Amino acid sequence: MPSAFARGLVALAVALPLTLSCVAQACDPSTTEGLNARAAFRDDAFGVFVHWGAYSKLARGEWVMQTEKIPLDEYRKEAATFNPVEYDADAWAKLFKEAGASYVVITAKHHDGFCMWDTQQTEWDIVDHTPYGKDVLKPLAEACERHGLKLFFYYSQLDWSHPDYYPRGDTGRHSGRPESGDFDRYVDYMNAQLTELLGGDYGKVAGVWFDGWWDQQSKRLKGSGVKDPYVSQVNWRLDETYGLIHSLQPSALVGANHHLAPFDGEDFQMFERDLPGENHGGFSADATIGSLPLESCNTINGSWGYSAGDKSHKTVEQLVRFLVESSGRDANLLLNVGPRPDGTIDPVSAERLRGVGEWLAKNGAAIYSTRGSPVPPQSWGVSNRSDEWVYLHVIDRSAADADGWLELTGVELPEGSEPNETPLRLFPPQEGTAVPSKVDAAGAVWVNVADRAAGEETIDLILCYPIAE
Ligand code: H79
Repeated sequence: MPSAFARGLVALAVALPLTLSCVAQACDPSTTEGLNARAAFRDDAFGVFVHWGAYSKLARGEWVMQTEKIPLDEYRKEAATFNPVEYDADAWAKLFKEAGASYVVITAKHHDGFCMWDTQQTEWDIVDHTPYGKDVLKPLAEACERHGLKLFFYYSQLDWSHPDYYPRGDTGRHSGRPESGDFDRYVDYMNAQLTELLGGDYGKVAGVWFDGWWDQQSKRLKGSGVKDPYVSQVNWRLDETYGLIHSLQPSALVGANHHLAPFDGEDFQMFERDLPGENHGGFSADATIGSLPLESCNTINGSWGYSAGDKSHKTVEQLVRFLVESSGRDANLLLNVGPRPDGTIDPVSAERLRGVGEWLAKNGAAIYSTRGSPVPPQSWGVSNRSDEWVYLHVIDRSAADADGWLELTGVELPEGSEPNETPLRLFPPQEGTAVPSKVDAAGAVWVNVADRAAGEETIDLILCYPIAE
């Protein structure tokens, strides 16, 4: 006789196609506030992701407990030396604002289960377990409020330290916990913590960024025989958790990094280290794109949590292009920084953030508040649109011919575009400069990029044309 839960799973599997088509048709029971928040989230376009926790002290990334098989008692000793005395939330918020960010997502709890606020549900937190002894989320919430940034909390559903996170999933098997636990009680614990985070102490919270559902995904578990990526071996009671968040703060957005099509009750869909529709990172094989707002997240170097040896910082050019590529797929970019254990942000990452901000300060009108364009991504670049303009972001000019003519495949100019009198213009507008363009007899649109290899235009040559009435 299968357990009630196993039967529930079968029912879930049968009901799933229905649920998904429901999501696709946007029959979401969200409130007006929720729907407005989703639209505002699309407008926000760019956020800064902060991975910061006890692991920062070990300085080898946020997965260090798992990758080095560190038992929990040993890890706890290391965590007890985490003392970020230089932490200055206002300086962070200023920097993120200078980066051009509209919002911030910070790890309230990562996979190690360590909490960055004085949670009443455990002593495994920065206030009770470290000499620092202070909540770091509250000052950040206040600084974000002062600087006009929205604040999301990242919350790991996966937990390598909680005794009730049982059955074990794909990871967290080396921590030395007893082989027992009550998963339902663990879900109660999560809900109690989310109630603390959204209950008012931190003011208006923009949303919750979940991660770790995949740890219990049956298809990842050895010997399960399950192939359906939507099946989980545990009952996460997501309806309850998502409902709780929306009831505490109707405008708080819920997103979950499960790498699948959005589940019921979610408000946005994220893609890890990948642009929507691509799978270079290896996480997105099953990531069917739904109809919700999209967000791509990526790192400045190769790590999320602080990793002292990781010097592989991307250039400002590369980061701006990733932002543009995201926008051209109708997605926000959430760009990560991993602050150091003393609470400061390393100067190289800070310089990269400021560099992106400088670019956005000049070109942001072609990024913020834009939406997907009728022109899909092309080999020369991507397109997005505002209410009035279609923007063409020409970021790869290598296909231009010897005279500098580049065909803008996929672009159809409004009828009546005479050769050399096309509506294409440079963005931002520049006095006295024009970009030669033409529409050939076959209707193909060409732009001459021979003289466009300087400054900002090297990163992204932006052209635009008005949207036909
Ligand atoms: O929070 C960040 C990651 O910790 C989390 N999601 C983002 C947003 C994440 N969960 N899983 N993964 C990332 C993929 C795991 C990759 C791994 Fe590895 C490969 C874990 C262990 C080997 C490379 C080395 C990444 C961590 C250590």
